[in-house]
Amino acid sequence: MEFITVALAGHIGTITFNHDLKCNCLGRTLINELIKGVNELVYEQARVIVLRAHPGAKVWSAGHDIGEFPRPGRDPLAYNDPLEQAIRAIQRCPRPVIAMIEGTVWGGACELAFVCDILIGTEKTSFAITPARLGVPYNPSGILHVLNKLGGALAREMFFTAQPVTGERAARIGILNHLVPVAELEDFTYALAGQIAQNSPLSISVIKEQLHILSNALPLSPETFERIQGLRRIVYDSQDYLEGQKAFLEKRPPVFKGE
Ligand code: YXS
Repeated sequence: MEFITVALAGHIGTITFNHDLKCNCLGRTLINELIKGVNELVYEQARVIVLRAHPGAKVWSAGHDIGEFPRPGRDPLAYNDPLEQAIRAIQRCPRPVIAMIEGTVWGGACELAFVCDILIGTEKTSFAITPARLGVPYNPSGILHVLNKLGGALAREMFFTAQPVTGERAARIGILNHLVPVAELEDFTYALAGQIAQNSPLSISVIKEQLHILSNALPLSPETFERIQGLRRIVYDSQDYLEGQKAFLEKRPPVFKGE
């Protein structure tokens, strides 16, 4: 595989992002390989999967590949977008996925980390939810994932400011399960993975699926869903949406006009 590596030691699988040149951004190729790697590890009887970047990575993942946004007028985060497929693959994986996070996490990569079952970080970890910086409306399932993880107050702050939350604060408010020194991150993560691997994989898979079903059991009427989709279309049909991507690719601050 080109943009990830997959390894299995005993019953502990590891998937490592391997696209440092592009800050491990979540493009179609990387995501297809990620999903394939998860399926392979489950087939090979992994009982827990660690999702990580290379040791010393400055960026764990820079989120959706901005260069792969669909053409204007199309939903940037539609159901079958690769990022959405990756998020569902992690949620539906019958094995616990531990996000071992050294480095910064951006945009949709925050959601990908948030749907992992356990998050372990260091003082070099941070999370920045950035759709508002790019003129992107985000999407209902993603906002629900963020709400479930952060609660309303912090979700609003992170979506509206697009500013990073440090690892220390992330641990204090419950985004991270554990904050450990960089030098201890690997040992700590794999010791916790070992504790999981000793338990019943059948019991864990059924408990994980119940947690997933119940955390998404938020009834939405068709009319409510259609209203949300209409609101999102206003944004991704806007000039601001085009300006967000253009500014990033031209490496300059965006100039949003609210239209
Ligand atoms: O110029 P080259 O070819 O070397 O490539 C540069 C960047 O363009 C590239 N890169 C990305 N390419 C596509 N999509 C990305 N998300 C992305 N991020 C980075 O990687 C090469 C090195 O980046 P550079 O020079 O900026 O490195 P840096 O160390 O100065 O800064 C690292 C970051 C991550 C702080 C910076 O690259 C950055 O701010 N990246 C964008 C982070 C972000 O806003 N991600 C959200 C993507 S959109 C998304 O996830 C959702 C759809 S939403 O918007 O709704 O949240």
